[in-house]
Amino acid sequence: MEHAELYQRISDRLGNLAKFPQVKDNESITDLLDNKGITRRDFMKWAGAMTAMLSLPSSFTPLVAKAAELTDRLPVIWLHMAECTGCSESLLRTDAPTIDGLIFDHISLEYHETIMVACGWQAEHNLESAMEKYKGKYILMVEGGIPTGDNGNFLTLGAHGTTGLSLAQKASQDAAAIFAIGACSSFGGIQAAAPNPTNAKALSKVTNKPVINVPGCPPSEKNIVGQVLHFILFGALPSVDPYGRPKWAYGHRIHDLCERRGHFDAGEFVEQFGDENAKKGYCLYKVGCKGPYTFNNCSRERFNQHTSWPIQAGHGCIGCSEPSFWDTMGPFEEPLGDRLYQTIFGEGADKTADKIGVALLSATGVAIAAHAAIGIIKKATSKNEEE
Ligand code: FSX
Ligand code: SF4
Ligand code: F3S
Repeated sequence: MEHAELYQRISDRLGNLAKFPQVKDNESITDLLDNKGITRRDFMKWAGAMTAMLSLPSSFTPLVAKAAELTDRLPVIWLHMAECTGCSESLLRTDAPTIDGLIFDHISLEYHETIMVACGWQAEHNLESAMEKYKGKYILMVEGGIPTGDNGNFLTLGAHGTTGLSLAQKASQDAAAIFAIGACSSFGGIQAAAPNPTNAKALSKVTNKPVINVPGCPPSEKNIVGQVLHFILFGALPSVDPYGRPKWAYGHRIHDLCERRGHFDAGEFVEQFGDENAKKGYCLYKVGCKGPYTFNNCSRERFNQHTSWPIQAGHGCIGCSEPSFWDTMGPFEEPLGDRLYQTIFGEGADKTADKIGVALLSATGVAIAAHAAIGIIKKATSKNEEE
């Protein structure tokens, strides 16, 4: 579709959405930002960054800003299953209010156990009435894996002792869109680690409705808010990869845009945490970085208002947005090295990573500084040849 046509379509959609009443009597986003000392200019800058993140042309920035202003038109029900609440914390616990966090405040959250006032019978009642009142219209966000063993009895919620399994299934039936927030609800999470005693599963495995996975342990606030904006802009589910992850956020490997990538290509590695190479910011592959196998946008978007992310902080990526990372990516501080790991492109990421490294090295004629790099490459090559 041509840009102009898409622009018009989104514009019309937002115009229609604006005619709907606010779900709650919230402050307007302009007042909310004003009260927190965030200028319109900062907001537009944020909207520009969001536009780029959603892979839209920069001329769409006013539409993204408008979509953010209209987040209070959508009722959201957020359920907690088996998890640590890190996903909610990712959005809510920053030292200063971020625009992403404020947008989340602005969203009409009809039910969210961590931040709502109600408890017990009242909370249950609120949930029931929100599901009834907004039948077919609410966005369902689920955080946490769903224990399915013993008919779901490993997780019961509320005064009636409803199982998480039946609640997740019921809430999914009448949702306009379903987002699985975090690795747990996307793929099962730590509680699904072998031997998975509670038989915890991904949300998509317990409902027949389409589920968009927004994994990460936790996912960044940007990916959560970005997915909500995407839905408001398009009124449709995004294009996804084979694991149900939106391509706009999970289309590239951590390794592809990593700030330490130059060191990887030059064969310059941290040998152990705290060594001289670590101080120089060398590549963390040999101390276990799983960036070459992991699809997410952390290296570009970072966390906490773009301040930092795991690799910048000095630890390798542990692959937290990949299915079964808890079982397949360990040990977290050792390279997978000699075992080839299947990526969705059907080729071991070690193989791909090493090929890129070698190709670049030979193309530029740079000498390989660390023999360890040669070791890794040889290891992978001989393994490939064996197969
Ligand atoms: Fe925690 Fe959310 Fe990990 Fe899981 O996140 S950060 S255990 S993804 O479900 O709270
Ligand atoms: Fe960055 Fe890790 Fe790749 Fe090294 S292996 S370049 S630290 S993603
Ligand atoms: Fe997770 Fe790796 Fe990003 S551990 S937060 S996917 S850098």
